[in-house]
Amino acid sequence: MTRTRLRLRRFPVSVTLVALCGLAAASRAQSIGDVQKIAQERGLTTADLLAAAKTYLPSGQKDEYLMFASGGHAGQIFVVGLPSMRLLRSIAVFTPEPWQGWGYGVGDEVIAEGFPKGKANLWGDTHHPALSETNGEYDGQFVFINDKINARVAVIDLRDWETKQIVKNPLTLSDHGGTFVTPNTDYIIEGGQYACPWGADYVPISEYKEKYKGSVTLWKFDRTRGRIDRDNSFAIELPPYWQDLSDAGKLASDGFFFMNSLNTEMATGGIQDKKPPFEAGVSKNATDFLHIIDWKKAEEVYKAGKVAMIEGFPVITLDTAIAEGLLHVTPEPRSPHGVDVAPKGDFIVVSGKLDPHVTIYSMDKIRKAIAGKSFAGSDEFGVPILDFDSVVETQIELGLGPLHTQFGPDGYAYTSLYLDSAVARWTIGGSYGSQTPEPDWTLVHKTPVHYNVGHIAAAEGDTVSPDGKYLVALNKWSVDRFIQTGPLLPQNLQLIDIAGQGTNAPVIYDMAMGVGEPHYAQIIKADKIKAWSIYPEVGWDPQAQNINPMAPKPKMERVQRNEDGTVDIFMTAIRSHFNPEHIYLKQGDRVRWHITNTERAVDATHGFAVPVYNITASLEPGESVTIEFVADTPGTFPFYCSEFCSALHLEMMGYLMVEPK
Ligand code: K7E
Ligand code: CUA
Repeated sequence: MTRTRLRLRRFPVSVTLVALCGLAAASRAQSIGDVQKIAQERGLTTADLLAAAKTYLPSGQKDEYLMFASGGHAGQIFVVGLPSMRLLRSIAVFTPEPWQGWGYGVGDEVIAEGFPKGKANLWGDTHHPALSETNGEYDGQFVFINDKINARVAVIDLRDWETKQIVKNPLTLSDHGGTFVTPNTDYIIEGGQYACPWGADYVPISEYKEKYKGSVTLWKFDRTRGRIDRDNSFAIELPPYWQDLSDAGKLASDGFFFMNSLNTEMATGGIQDKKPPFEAGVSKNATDFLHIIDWKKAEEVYKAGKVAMIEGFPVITLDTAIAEGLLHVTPEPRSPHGVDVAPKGDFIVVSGKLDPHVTIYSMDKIRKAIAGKSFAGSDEFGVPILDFDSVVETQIELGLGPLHTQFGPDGYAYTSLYLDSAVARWTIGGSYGSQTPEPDWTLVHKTPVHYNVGHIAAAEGDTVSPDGKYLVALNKWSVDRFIQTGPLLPQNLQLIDIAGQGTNAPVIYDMAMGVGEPHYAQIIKADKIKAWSIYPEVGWDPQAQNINPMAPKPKMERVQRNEDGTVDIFMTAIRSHFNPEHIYLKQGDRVRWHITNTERAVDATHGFAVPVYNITASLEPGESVTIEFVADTPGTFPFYCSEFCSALHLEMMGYLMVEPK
């Protein structure tokens, strides 16, 4: 009996299993059929399906890499997940941004720190983000970015993804060759661009050669404070060429950095007076100068006090730089753009956009030439010139308009070809030689992109150990790629799968970005970034990255009128109320409005918005902010929470009543 019962019990189980297997098989067959059907209907090829399978992230799954892209004229950083190519976050930097409440009561002082010549500039032209590094590897702690239009550098802390500091370069108004960091982030380097009189003071252009200056600034980074340390930063004067892109040496070239230049002709334009325009004058010579700068030597010179104070900032003058042997140049094909150091630091790749070759310099040869003082003369300022043939390893013809180079883990390098609209894959030689099936220094393949690619960014591509796998082409034109969005077209970023070898490097995703031009980007393994999900403690001040003892606490909410005529408002925010809800002020009151979000739940963000007064803040869980303003306009102002935080979010409001004088 028992046995029979057991068997009987077992029977339905096996029946279920069989049925389940059958169902599974049927649904598998059905789903593949569905895929084929949809592919046919939509005209998708096998390559398309493969691309989709490589990039699609099922709901809830997370990206493997994060790309920190410059936001161009948006003045921000945009963070994109790879391989999904979804825009995950913007980080407000130079430009006020209402969602993050940046520059509307919070962060105003950080933005104002960077105002050029004391003028309120409320945007930036961000070009080159640089992730902080430890031993030449991205460490996921900070990201820095330059502002080309006003020569500023910003520091963003990757624990809370907030801008902590903006420094204005006191010497110049134009930067481009930055930011990039030395392998342990000792310095954040900001190269200049258009030569300027010191401090951008008024000087007629007829005095260009004597009074206009090139420069590079080495901002000392204090990792503990998470800030640039101005008191230990300095600049190096350079000839009034237009210094362009730059890169720091690493491993074999540690201690050096490299900067391109254009306009070594020192052309001054003047089309209105029938003089040759800049575009002609600047590209007259067959070669410009690659600057080779020994920053460790420069640091010693600075520490020895051999500097001039210019605009209140220590500068190693051009004469000192030459005398101390820390500055050399060598010819490079005219009007170059990118200079990129190979992972081992042994080769420096320069792309001249008017030359179809990339030129590869050997660090070993550069060191020998400097040590042996085997110079091919000097430029007209006395900067020693290293003989081109003595320092060049080789040149490879890649195609038209080479701009920027990135590296893989496997002996491949990648160069963007602006005019060809392609990304070239080529093999590095020397110690990388045996890693690829193809011979050293060979063009292997060109992946077409649409169109006019500028920068390219590879996974961990600027480190001593690139990951390969993914490369993003940041294209300048996107004609015919997307639905017409008026005459202003979206930016076009294309993801390329570089995991394969040889000619296998297909485009697998087109990403449209409807905001300012993302010039350059760096891509980091996502798990390297240890971002906070909530602020560590309630009452946290993100600017101090510490608890604010003044932060309002529950049961201590109040409006406090001080003897000096100022008013402090101590307010808490929690689902779904502010406390206090009634605020009475008198016209002319100088107000400090302190608010703490006392939530500990992830994503329980409250907004705080006041009409007329141009105030909006974002209060993440635990965050405390202080907003200062003068209550100069009388009236009744309903303020409210601007994040849909709960079912009673609409009720999360209060009234500010400012009594007229
Ligand atoms: Cu657009 Cu690096 Cu500023 Cu090249 S830059 S493309
Ligand atoms: Cu808090 Cu809506």
